Amino acid sequence: MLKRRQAVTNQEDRRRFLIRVFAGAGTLFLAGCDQLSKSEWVQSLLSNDSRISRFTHRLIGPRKAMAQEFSEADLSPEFRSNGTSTPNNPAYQELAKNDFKDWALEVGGLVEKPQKFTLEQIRALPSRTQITRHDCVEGWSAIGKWKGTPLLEILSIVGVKSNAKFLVFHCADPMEDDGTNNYYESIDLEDAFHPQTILAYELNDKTLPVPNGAPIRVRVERQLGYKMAKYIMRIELVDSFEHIAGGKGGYWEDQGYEWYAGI
Ligand SMILES: Nc1nc2c(c(=O)[nH]1)N[C@H]1C(S)=C(S)[C@@H](COP(=O)(O)O)O[C@H]1N2
Ligand SMILES: [Mo]
Repeated sequence: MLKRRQAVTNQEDRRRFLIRVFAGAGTLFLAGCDQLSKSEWVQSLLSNDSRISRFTHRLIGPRKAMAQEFSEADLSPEFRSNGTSTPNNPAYQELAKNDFKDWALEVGGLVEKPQKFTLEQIRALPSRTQITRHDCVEGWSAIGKWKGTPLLEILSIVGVKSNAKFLVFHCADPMEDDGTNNYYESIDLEDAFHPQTILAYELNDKTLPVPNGAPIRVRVERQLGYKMAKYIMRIELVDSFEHIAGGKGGYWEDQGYEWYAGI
């Protein structure tokens, strides 16, 4: 399994995405875009931080805009799994054996009322169903139908403290063979409150399978695949993620990926 992707590959991918982004905007310099993107100027921006992707995003429209939704006819024949497909974690495997009846999502940190939600409780909350395209930086896409609870529902129950800025998703799957360095991700409150940001428990009308993140994975439809944390065990509201793992806000970010992975 490919665990660490090179920063240089990431840069290539960013460039391809930027070209697509500019193309989508229908800008006049499209023809010269490939040339331009190879220039040192763009390279330096690409390798630095998320400024360029935030900038291109703003150029096209506010982040509040909805991601494109598709119809049943557009569904991919199969929604593949990527990254972890079975968490190498005995505690998780025990929970899976019992169809996650003993699993509960912990929501804590900078919230008024920290609490746990069982799968049953989450399923009883209002839900949203959406057919969207998932884009992975490795160069594949798939269209899937997701059903889940808008994160907004959960956040309105726990109450977000005024100093909270980000949500951190702590996952069950260790990224090292010795069982350490669990996958994690983070998003800001703007994305957390977005109507298409859901904690998905169904994929293509079926209970979310383990390879796709059972029992719960997040969908953040305006960002790339690696932001869509699977196997979520705990959501922590924080004012900064600098103290968590490598300090960059996610497993892949700690390896050099952009924190804001706007499509
Ligand atoms: N916990 C966890 N979440 C994860 C990953 C992972 O390895 N572990 N991989 C990410 C990447 S790179 C992608 S493209 C998607 C893949 O989702 P899928 O397995 O449903 O296709 O999950 C993302 N979320
Ligand atoms: Mo990915």
